[in-house]
Amino acid sequence: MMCFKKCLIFIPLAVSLVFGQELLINGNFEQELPVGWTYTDSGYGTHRALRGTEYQPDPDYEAWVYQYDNPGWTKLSQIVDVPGIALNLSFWAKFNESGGSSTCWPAPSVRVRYYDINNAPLGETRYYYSTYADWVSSPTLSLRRVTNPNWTRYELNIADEIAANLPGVNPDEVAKVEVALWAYTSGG
Ligand SMILES: [Ca+2]
Repeated sequence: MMCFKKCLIFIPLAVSLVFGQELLINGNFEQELPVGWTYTDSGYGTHRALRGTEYQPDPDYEAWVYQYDNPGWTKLSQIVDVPGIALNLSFWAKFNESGGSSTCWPAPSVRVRYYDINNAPLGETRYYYSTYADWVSSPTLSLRRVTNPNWTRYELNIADEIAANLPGVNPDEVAKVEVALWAYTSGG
């Protein structure tokens, strides 16, 4: 079956992960994206990851991650060693989607993934904005559906999050945290 073409835009601003001090490098995007951030994509469709001052009406820089057509994804991510889970994540973001159906859909996301010392994934917290996404929470996946399309500041206390919503994650094993700006389109 043909899938209606679609695109999505996802714009984050000033991502911060604090354990007493800031752990992310270039979380405010004031330097070029390769500083601190790793770009990857699925290879199919049109991908964009840019930084600029114009996406949010202030003089500071933001990043912009874009994926057009399905299936595919564009990702800007950063993984850092953490000295424990007494972490506070905060970010400003504006999510946008266009098109989609129950069988193929866009879902701009911010993924926060928890890893052990050997880089094995333990679990994930996923903020996402999508009309049709059919993801289901599990003991290792905490879903946070965003319905506000406007610029919003999001905050996450990671110790509380793991205790309350990720019973499958052993907090003592968390040694690294990845923050990913993930523009995703499913199916097709
Ligand atoms: Ca700006």
